[in-house]
Amino acid sequence: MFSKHITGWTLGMSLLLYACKGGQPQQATKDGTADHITAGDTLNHMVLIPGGTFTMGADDAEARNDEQPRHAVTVDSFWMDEHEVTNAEFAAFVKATGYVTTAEKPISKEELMQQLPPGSPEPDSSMLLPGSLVFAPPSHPVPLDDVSQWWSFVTGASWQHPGGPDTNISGREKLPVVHISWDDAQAYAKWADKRLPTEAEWEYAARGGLKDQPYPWGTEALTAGKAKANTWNGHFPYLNTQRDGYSGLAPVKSFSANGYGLYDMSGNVWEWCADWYDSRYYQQPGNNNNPQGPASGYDPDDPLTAKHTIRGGSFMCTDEYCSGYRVTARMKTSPESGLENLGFRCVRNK
Ligand SMILES: [Ca+2]
Ligand SMILES: [Ca+2]
Repeated sequence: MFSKHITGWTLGMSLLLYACKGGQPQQATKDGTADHITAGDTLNHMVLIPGGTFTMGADDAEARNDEQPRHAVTVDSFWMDEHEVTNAEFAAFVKATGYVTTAEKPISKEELMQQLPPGSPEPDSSMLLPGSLVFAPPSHPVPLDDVSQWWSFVTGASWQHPGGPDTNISGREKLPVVHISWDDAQAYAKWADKRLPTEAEWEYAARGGLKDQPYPWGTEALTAGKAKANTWNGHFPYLNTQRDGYSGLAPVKSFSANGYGLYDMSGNVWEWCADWYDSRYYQQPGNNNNPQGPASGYDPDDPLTAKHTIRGGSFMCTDEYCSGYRVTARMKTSPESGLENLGFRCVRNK
């Protein structure tokens, strides 16, 4: 009912769940995939990113307003997970801590109402059941400014049931964990004695040591040469040619690493950053030395909802929609968001 408030660059879960039809609740089952991983083990899969100064943002033909102006930023050295956090790693965290993710808990009516336009009717209790947004591609072209055309809120969808309650993560141990809220990512990071990257750290790392290049691999167009990342091939969201070998998520490290030894900085899943998102942040002076992001979130497309930045694009990005695989592309979503194409990786101070 509120789909008119959704823009192509807003993935706020609350508005989306209001716009999407829910699935049927079913009994969840658990999968044991965490027997051999400890928090300490996750430290073995990090690479050292040497600190330095780079030019953040872009002003080329593809650059959006929130990527401008380009500005010099210095970051200290840090360690970064070489790949997105996997289902196996997240399962180990849940097994050790008993943590319950946001998508597995009922939705707060109070929080939902805060994000809806004043005067909105209260949601029916059936809309507050635990669940998450699952990619449900149509079989025909749809307007690309209406994300409710391909996102469906599915009751019972969660990291353990990424496609809905009838699915599980058996055999998907090396796939990135999804349906992870910002709070979930923070909780995992604390367990692993790590933290989420700042947006500046993320972009610096994604560049892989290259200077002023649009992609982690340099300048070659995504669609040229060999497949370089797990994105959408063909016409989004109804036709995927799978040129890169994957219609959905790919196991981490399925494509070449960038110059720092980091995998899937472009594509596969979007990755949470620590920062609040403010479209105007680059325009503000003084954010040049290990910037931590603004004090609060501001999205002009959806000013009622404070959001965090996400980076890197996902298996759903093409050059005709999103192009989030560009190293400078910024996206944002609300902290409680659960999406089938949103995960994270962590960093650690040197
Ligand atoms: Ca793909
Ligand atoms: Ca990624």
